[in-house]
Amino acid sequence: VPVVWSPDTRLHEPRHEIWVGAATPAVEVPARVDAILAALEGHPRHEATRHDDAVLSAVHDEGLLDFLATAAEAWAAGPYAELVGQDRVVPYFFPTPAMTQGMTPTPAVALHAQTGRWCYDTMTLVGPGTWPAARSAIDVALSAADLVAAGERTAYALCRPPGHHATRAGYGGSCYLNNAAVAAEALRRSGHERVAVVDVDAHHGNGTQAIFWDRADVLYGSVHVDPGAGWFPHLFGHATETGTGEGAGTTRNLPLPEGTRDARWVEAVGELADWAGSAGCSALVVSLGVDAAADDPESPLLVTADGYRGAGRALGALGLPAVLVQEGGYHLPSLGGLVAAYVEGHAT
Ligand code: SP5
Ligand code: ZN
Repeated sequence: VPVVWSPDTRLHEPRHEIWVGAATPAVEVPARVDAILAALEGHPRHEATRHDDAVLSAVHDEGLLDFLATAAEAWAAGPYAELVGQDRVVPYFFPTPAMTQGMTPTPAVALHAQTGRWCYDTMTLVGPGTWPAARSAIDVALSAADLVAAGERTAYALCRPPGHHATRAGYGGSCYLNNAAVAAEALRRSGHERVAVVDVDAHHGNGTQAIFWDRADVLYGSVHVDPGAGWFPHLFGHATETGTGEGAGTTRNLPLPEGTRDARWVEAVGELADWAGSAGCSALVVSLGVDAAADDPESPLLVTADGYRGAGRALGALGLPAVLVQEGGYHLPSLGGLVAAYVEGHAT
């Protein structure tokens, strides 16, 4: 299985996530890239090539792209670094409906008040390397989609930072640009009439769901820890969410309880595989987060490497051309092995 990557994905170096007001050490770190590369050593390696913005701009709002591309430099030119002792764009002000009450707000002038227009949490900071890394992850996803369009059965995209929480016009959940959505859109443009995105990250991919919510040509199915039990992304990922308009019935969520473990988790992935297979999809994107693992600090699903291998088998058995897009997974000693187990299962 070709492994597509870019050294630029290491440039995003978050130090902290601000969570319930406290700065906790960042877990979505550049060392993740090297842990995965090491575990996939036996596979051929391809460095991503630069792609233009055509597909990216079809998935994301230009305002979000402009903000992410310019925020770190503008922040560094302001008084903020001195004030808070660090050089990261920290969201502060959120124009939620609680404030706007149906009125149309005039966009904020102060940079520190613009963050909340595009960012929906406090954990996802923008530093000097964030844009080059996030943009290079898009090139990784697009290069992997190119390989599949050229006839490769499966390609693995080592994307970082992850993407499935990024909406059309919003970033959050350690995600800035939606790599999996861009891969799906690229597969559509390469001639696949219907593409399935199956998301096995421990968290619901609210961004991917939102992007394809009203579309019939891209299905979104996810297995994740139940947001109804208090887990991120809190508002979305319930079984009742199934899409709207032309996309009615093209979203499927299988929320699972804490402590689910391998047997039920793999069975749920199999249900999504059956669903995608019977919906007439001709290509597949897998949002491959390995944070459902037992030793991961961010989820309680207790899945093992055998579980990930089983998930790979279930989705690989569809026999569809597939782009595997890296999402979360934060336990550095084990995350490479979990990715390798999934890839091995998928490719056999
Ligand atoms: C892509 C992905 O897996 N994003 C996960 C974002 C969920 N983060 C929720 C964080 C909840 C609080 N974590 C506390 C420990 C921080 N180090
Ligand atoms: Zn996750």
